Formats: sequence, structure tokens, C-alpha cells
Amino acid sequence: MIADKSKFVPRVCYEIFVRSFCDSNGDGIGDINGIISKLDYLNELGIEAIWLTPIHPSPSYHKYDVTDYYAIEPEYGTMDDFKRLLDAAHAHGIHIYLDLIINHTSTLHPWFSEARKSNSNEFRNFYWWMTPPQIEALGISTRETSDDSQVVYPWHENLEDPEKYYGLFFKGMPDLNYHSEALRDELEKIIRFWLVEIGVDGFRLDAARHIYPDWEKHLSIEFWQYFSNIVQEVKPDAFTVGEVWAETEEVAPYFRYLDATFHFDLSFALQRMLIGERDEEIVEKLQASYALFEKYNPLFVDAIMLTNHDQDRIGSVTGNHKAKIKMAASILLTLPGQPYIYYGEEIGMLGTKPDPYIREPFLWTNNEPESGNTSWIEAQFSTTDTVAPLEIQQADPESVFNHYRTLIQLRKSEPALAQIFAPNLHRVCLHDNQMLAYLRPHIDKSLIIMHNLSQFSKPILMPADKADFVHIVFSNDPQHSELLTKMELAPYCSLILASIPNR
Ligand SMILES: [Ca+2]
Ligand SMILES: [Ca+2]
Repeated sequence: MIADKSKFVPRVCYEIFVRSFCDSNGDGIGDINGIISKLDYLNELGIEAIWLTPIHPSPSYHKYDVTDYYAIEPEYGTMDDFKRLLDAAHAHGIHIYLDLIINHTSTLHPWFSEARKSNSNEFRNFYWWMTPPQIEALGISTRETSDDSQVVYPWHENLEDPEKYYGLFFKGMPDLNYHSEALRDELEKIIRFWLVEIGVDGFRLDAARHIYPDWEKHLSIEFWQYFSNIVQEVKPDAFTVGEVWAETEEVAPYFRYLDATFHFDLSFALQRMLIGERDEEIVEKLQASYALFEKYNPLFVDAIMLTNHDQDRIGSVTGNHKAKIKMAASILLTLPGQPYIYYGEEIGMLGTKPDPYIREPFLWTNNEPESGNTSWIEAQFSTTDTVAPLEIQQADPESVFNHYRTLIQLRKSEPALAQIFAPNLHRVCLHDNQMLAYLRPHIDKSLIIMHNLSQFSKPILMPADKADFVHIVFSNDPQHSELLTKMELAPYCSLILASIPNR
């Protein structure tokens, strides 16, 4: 029964920061028609689902502060454009996940414009309000910073109002208060609208661990039960992936009600490994997280990524080291779970914080007119001097782009890699912590994957019981061909082996 559910098809996903992806009308701002024009490209890359950063009307460039949940940001296009995007994506077999920001709204949302008028306004309790003495009494005037918010003082003044409002991320983003039944009714309408009337395939759920504030934190998980009940009722096939930016132990309970959550611990561990050129017992750490996730949901989907729009780009993390950028992809795309590629990662784009510089224009071409390159911001990191545009990389068999493409195809064609449930991952010990190696068992064709994390050529000290893994499925070490005869792996290279010949 589960096998029929399309949401459980393993999909290689792609995060699009809409403003920076592709401009269709020459105003320099990425838009929905731009994305439609690049669906063939995404299909060629092997992408099967897209997470769009927010597309609702919003005063900010990133649009994580919504003013209308039922409309499309005019800079990005119209609802008709969006419907055409959905149809075109579906025709390519690509699912669309909407970024749903329901922890907070913009201060310019009509609900807040009303709520801030007086404490008797009917929208007042859509948000959190308290007087300074109440805040003091609860001891909540300050908060400890978290990975996803550096805000220490979350209570903000509302002009003459004796009460302050709570905004965890920013004073322009007041937190919604789901103790309000009227707000819950509004949320239900929003979910229904996008899943049923418009027909998106799922949601990426922003700030999922912050729905209730720190002093009522335990209610956040229950909230997702309520949310998931609505989704189950209106569109059981819809996929949900939550942003629970916390350590694995705190993330795990969210799997009870969400299909997937992003694996931040893994993302940072992979980054440290690429910098330090040393394994961090990543296989054991992953096995421990799977055991934890499974307790809450045997059908959990581990949403894995190198980085997203809130982290320094992997290209910069590695110091624009092409071989490491490729190795990062080789690791991500051979681990269990549902991989998310952040737009531009596949061409090795660069960028470090502040945020706008990890969200720079995608480099389609050397900036020819009508190339689709956006220009809303002047790139500081990913310029044609530092990163070869896609057009150049497509023609170069050694490019980062072609490496991504190859690995994605491999992930889809090798059943051992495509498995999505009950992650199949075991350590293979090569007696060297600069050699990361793991087995992906499969009844027909198991694979051993190894990566030389170091700058040194390394011997392959294969365990005796794995001696029959001699058929090379993939290698970017030029000294390898079809059979593993030279028991050595060149610096920063990856090797995939099977015990039976390739078809
Ligand atoms: Ca545009
Ligand atoms: Ca909240």
C-alpha cells in the first residue's frame, strides 16, 4: 500500500532561492517563468523535486515574512505562472514543495495590522502579547541564542501599546500564536488551498521547532500532529519536510508527524570532515540517528544536504577546492536518505555570510543578454572569475556539473543507493581515518563506497570478507578502469565497487 504512495518515491531534491535562480523578463530578479524555462535543465541534472523558497508577497528580498498566504509575490509572477510551473514540473516528473512559513508573519500582514490596533481587536490573539511585568514574572525577557536565531530580546514595542509582541527572529516578524482557534482555522484554509486547489506536492516547513515559544516548547511537537492530521485528511500523498535546526536528539521526535526533517548535524559534520580531511565516525553517527528516528517513525526520511540558504556555501567551506567540492557531492549522493542540492552547488558556487552572499545569482552563462542570470545583487563570491558558468561546465566532462550529473544518475540507477527506507549503511574499515568507506547492502547488488579525504595517495586495505568487491561502478581516480587491480586511491578521489560485473 505504501509503495503506491508517490511521496515515498526516493527523490533527488533541489532548493531554489527564487530571487537568484533565473530571470525571465529582464528586471534582474529571478521569477517563476524563469524556473519554468529551466525545468529541462533540472531534468537533465536528474532533479525529481524542487523546494522553492517563499513565493508569497513579502516586503523582504528573501520573503520569509509573508503578507498574504494566498497570492504570489508580484516580483516573481502571478498565480497563473505558478500553475503553469506546477503543470510543467509534473510533466517532467518533478514535484514542487512550497516553503510554508507559519511560525510568523510580516508586521505588514493584515492580521498584524489589525492585532496591533488594540488589545480588544479580534486578531489580537493571533500573536503573543504581554506587558513588561508579565514578561518579567515569567522570566522570558531574554532568550538564549540558537543556531537559527541570534535574537536575545524577543519582545518588541508597539508604539503606545502597554503590551509588547513576541518576535523570535526579528521585530518585523511577529510570531503567530496557535492557542487561537481562529488562527488554526485560517491555517487549515491555507493548507487546503495549496494542496488541493493549487495542487502542490508538499511543504518545506520553516522554523518547525519554534511554533510555540521556548517557555511552551513541548507544544510545538503536538502542533505538528494537528498539522499532519489536516494534511492526511486533505491530501495524504503530500510530503512534509521540516526545518528543525537542532541536534539529532531534539530533531527525532518531530518524525512522529513529519515525513522528513533536515539533517543539520550531518551537514556540519560533512563540512568539518572536508576541512579536516579526516572521518568523524560519520557512519556510526548516522546509524545512531537512524535508530533514534526509527523509534518515532519507521518510515522516516532523512533529508540530507551539504548546505542550504542559511549556511556558508560548500564551495567556500572547501576554499574553492574543486576536488573537494566533487568529493562532497560524491559523499552526499551515496548516503541514504533524500538529498537536497542547494541551487548552484552543482556548479561549485561560492559564498559566505552575511546571507545575501550565500544567495547570489546562478551563473548560467558569461552574462550574455537574455541568459537568465539575475542581477538583483552584485555577486561578491560567485563571479565568472571564480566559478565557470553552467554553459562552460556542460561542455567540460571534468566539470563539477558533470560530476553531479553522473552521481545523481548513479544514485537513481543503483538500487543500493536509491533505497529510501530502513537506511542500509555499514562501516567498512580500511584502517585509516582519512579513508571514509561504507557498504550499502542490497539483495541483488551491494556497493562499497570509499573516499580518500586526504591529499595523499592511500592504499586500499580491503577487509578479507570484501575481497570480491573488484568491479568498478564509479571512480574518478584516473588509474582505475573496469577492474580494481591497483589497490590504491588517489587524493580526494572516490571509488564505488560491486562484487558483480556491471550490466
Ligand atoms: Ca524577473
Ligand atoms: Ca513561534
